[in-house]
Amino acid sequence: MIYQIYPRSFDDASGDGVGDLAGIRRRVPYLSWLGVDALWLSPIFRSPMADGGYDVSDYCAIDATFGTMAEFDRLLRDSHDAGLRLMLDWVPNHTSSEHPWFVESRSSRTNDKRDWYFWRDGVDDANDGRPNNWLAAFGGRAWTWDKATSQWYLHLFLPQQPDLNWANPKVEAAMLEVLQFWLDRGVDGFRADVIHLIGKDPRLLDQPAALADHDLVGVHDDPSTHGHLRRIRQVLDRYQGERAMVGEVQLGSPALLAPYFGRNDELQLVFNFGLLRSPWDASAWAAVISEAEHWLQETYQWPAWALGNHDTSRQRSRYGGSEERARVAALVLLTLRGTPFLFAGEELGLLDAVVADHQRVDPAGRDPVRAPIPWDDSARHGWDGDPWLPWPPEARQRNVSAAQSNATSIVHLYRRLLALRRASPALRRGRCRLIESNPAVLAYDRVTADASDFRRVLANFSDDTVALGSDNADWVVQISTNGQGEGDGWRGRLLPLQAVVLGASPGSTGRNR
Ligand code: TEU
Repeated sequence: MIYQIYPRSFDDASGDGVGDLAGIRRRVPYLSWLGVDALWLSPIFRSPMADGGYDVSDYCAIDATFGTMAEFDRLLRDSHDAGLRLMLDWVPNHTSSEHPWFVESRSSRTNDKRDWYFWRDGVDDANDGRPNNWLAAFGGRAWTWDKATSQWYLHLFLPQQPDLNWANPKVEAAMLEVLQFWLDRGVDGFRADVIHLIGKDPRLLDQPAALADHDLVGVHDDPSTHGHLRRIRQVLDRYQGERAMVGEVQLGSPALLAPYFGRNDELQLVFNFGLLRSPWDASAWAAVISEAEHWLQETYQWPAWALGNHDTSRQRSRYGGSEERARVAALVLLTLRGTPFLFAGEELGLLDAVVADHQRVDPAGRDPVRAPIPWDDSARHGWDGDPWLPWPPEARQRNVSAAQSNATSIVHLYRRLLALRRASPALRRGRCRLIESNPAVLAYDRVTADASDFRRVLANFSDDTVALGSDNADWVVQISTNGQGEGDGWRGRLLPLQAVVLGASPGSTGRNR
């Protein structure tokens, strides 16, 4: 399981109210207690923070808000000592407008780095004079006029995030050097931000009329990206140990995601956000899982599941505030075939924070999910300064220390699921077979290739008790989201919003598989 930390929101050890690397480092013991395998840190590089660090002005420096390079090295060492891998968030599609590359690029039409970004003349009639009809992801058009040199520059996100021109080999070389810089320091890999956007057809053609009111993030899929991905993979493969990249490819359907694995020579992992976007409905979840399995098994690839991240409402908030539903989701996430990603704080069942207008920081309204993590019930909840965003609701009761000391809390459910997953070859790497049971129940088996280990997962998405029958008296309830029936034989009945992992009882034979 890969645990995503949004560093500004995790823990503040410097007292300035913004989370930092020292704050993360002092929580490594908690992360090993929980049982995570790797950490992914949202960007920690030097940044003017127009987009919370996804606007990088120096890829090889730590932003002073987060600490120093020496502090980073200490965090890396402590994580490795605790058996945790560390992944950084590489932002290849765009830099900050304050990056020296862009400062040079905009300085004159003849500057060496002019072609490192997309500069174009306007087109008179259409699009209010802009080069094409593209929209930016956070509102407005994707082009900003630069007075000094009288041309437009392209940005698929904020105007402070100009897009890099990867068709220029010098850009690719410079960005590959960034990877090498961090790999040489010992990081285990990267999450790659909107990596499907990096290849662009230099004609920058208009979006067709049917898509003209959508930004490009969900639809852009240029074939030239794959050449870049293969060269990125070659860099990773040159290093010892397993160095991996998980790509954020925002193309809804698994059919469109599958090519991003290449022939096992592009990305090792590609996020699947299908479940994150699904309504609370067992059949909808089953459809997403079955479609993902179909496309990935064709290419022998491995799924990467996320139910939340720093861009989306918290799970419990999306599920109508219900902790029971959040528990069912946890059990499913941690028993699916593939690598699960968990956004920090989901293991506490946190809700989105209420952020008043005057407290807003993010231009895209994503502050509520980025509220600080409460570590204990003291006034500052374990932070050394007063945090930059308000606390999530119920922080007095719902914080790490309270959750750890209550064996029935959701954090213990996550911890036990992670322990079971680690102990079970079927859950770790077995096949996933969906089972037809009841429309309200998501059901699947996980089985190793030699059938020596198998588990059954049953998740009741409804508010009613569901009778499933027990096709096999040998099943034992290993984990139940509400604790009920654990250790007992399976009696064929799920309570409302109850999910269970079943295993074989010791010594049983002749199972009905
Ligand atoms: O996000 C890509 C993206 O477009 C969406 O997830 C977007 O944040 C959401 O639709 C807005 O509501 C990635 C990062 O995860 C995000 O934090 C960055 O802001 C964005 O890229 C630009 O780097």
